[in-house]
Amino acid sequence: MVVKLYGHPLATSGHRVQIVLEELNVPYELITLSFEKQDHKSPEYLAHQPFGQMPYMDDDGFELFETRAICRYLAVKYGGIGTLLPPQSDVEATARFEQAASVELNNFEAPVSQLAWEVWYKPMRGLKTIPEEAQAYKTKLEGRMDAYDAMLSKTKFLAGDDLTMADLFHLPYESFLKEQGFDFVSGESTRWPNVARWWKEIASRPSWKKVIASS
Ligand SMILES: N[C@@H](CCC(=O)N[C@@H](CS)C(=O)NCC(=O)O)C(=O)O
Repeated sequence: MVVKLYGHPLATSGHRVQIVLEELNVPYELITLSFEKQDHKSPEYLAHQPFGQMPYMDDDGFELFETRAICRYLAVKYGGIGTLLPPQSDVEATARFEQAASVELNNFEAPVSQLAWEVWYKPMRGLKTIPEEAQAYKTKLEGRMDAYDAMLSKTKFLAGDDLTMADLFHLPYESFLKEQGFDFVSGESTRWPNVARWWKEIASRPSWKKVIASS
């Protein structure tokens, strides 16, 4: 049985899992649910994902939600140790990976999703964007990217000189960041040259190109 992902082809969170599935060459099936019909809020869906968020995974009867946890599971199960995750026996590399994973979740995902809520999701739900709020989140994210640039001036990737899944976790927001005018996603940036170099490298992965092409 192939891995089943219950979500939506346009959902940023699902893309995170799809990138890792593609990196690992794991065959999978994306079962498309409807945002419009609120499939993810139905009692049937909530029995699998109690927070009513897409996606969740079913790997031959083993179910899991939270995309970063799913990605870690897939890497451990399907041969990603030493490519997407450092071996656990390498205590320092594992600690650096954990640091990078925390940075992504707390210093990137947090302000980006706040900004996305303000400028993307609020209008979709008939709510009004508050420009001052949007600007405040943008400024917050810019400050976080200054720190990213400092980190990436020292190492090739976030957890050191080897790529890990913590780097790839950023990619789903690429088009949103481009739309919001963050130039590091376009390959060059005067304020964040190291981030731009890093982004260019991770965004050129065939895994990501395949995910974009299928969305
Ligand atoms: N932390 C969760 C976030 C999942 C998430 O927020 N998914 C979005 C789609 S990209 C969703 O289902 N939003 C609908 C909602 O929260 O009601 C994960 O990584 O799995």
